[in-house]
Amino acid sequence: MKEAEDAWHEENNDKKSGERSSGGSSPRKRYSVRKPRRSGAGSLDVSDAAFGESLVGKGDVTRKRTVVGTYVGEENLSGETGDFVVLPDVDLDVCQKGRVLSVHGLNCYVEDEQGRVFTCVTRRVLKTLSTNQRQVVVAGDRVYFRDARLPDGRCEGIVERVEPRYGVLSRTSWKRKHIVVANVEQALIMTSAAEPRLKPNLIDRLLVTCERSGIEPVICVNKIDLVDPASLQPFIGVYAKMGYKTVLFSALTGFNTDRLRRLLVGRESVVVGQSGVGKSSALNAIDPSLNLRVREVSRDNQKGKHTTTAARLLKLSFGGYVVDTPGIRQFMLWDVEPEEVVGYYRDLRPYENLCKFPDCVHINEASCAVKDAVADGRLDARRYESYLALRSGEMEKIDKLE
Ligand SMILES: Nc1nc2c(ncn2[C@@H]2O[C@H](COP(=O)(O)OP(=O)(O)OP(=O)(O)O)[C@@H](O)[C@H]2O)c(=O)[nH]1
Ligand SMILES: [Mg+2]
Ligand SMILES: [Zn+2]
Repeated sequence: MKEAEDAWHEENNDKKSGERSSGGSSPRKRYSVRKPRRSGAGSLDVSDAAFGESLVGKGDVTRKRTVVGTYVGEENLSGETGDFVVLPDVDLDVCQKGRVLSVHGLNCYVEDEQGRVFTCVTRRVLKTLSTNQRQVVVAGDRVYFRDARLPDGRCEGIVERVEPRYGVLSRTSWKRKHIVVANVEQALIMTSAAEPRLKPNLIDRLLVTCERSGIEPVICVNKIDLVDPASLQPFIGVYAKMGYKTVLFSALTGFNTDRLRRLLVGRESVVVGQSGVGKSSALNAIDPSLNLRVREVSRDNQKGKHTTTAARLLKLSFGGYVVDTPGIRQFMLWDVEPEEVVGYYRDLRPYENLCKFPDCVHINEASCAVKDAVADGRLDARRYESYLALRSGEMEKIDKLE
């Protein structure tokens, strides 16, 4: 226990370790996987105790675990509050790298570097170390896991450590953070031209989230076989003018699916959007070997049937990964303060500093450069309205607007 406490101390304060000082001054860069400390010559014990965890005090308030591991700081690589502050050391003799494909209750599927898929549980202490205890592992996570294969050959394992996340797509669900996916560089924000009808405000909220988390968004409009493509040009032009990539396509006819494919090659992407817009259909059209389940949209209310039920990381046959996700019913932003919203609206942002009052929120103020730009058509009025709705934090109202 003494050794464990010392180790905890070292990770927080001590800079004398060569390994840590070579990691640079930023706490974020300090994490590393080290070969285990062998205490004595005996065989390695991979139980929690061997990792130096101990309980100090009793009860929820005073309980404090000390862990031999690496302190990674409060922020993750995206600059938001991290999900793990301490990464436990793992024993490389018994652990290997893996990628979480999907999570189902307490189990998750983890793919190893040879492409074998293991059904895993997570090591108990990870829950203690996680700030998001509902989601200790999420689709897309890079992990170290211990192979605990059964005598009958079934691939089972235990996740021992979750690597710091970047490119995290999160939303608010029941007032808490819900991570849709981790470690993606690109998000295909998928909508449909009709059935269900286009929801611009949902696109705007997803764009804010992408801007917030450093994920490159691509605005994709599916089912253009159902409308005259020219009718979508003004709408899509607003986004293209801001510098966003946009794709109008049809999974049904195959129109422009080659363009989508090119965007996905060799990259790590996620597809998000409402149920029924054709996320899974689009992926099937791009890579038929995926063979994902799709279902028709309800004739009564034009809504999808939530066919995809869990986020799933899929390996593309032409290189790269993509995460198919369940349809979003309501997308509420996570960790975005009202005053930050304008900074994530690429089109509004340039005007912000030109307003007369430095604390202008661009609603009722006089000499507001944002409002002037809307009035003379330099800014799109609908985008401004969606900003106002997000700024006021009235998410439910937005849904009615759509
Ligand atoms: N007309 C037309 N229908 C399409 C197109 N793409 C998909 N669909 C249909 O839209 C319906 C919903 O497709 P899915 O791929 O299941 O939609 P999803 O977005 O994955 O839905 P969830 O998994 O519920 O989130 C299916 O009946 C598809 O055949 C398209 O380009 N044109
Ligand atoms: Mg689907
Ligand atoms: Zn203003």
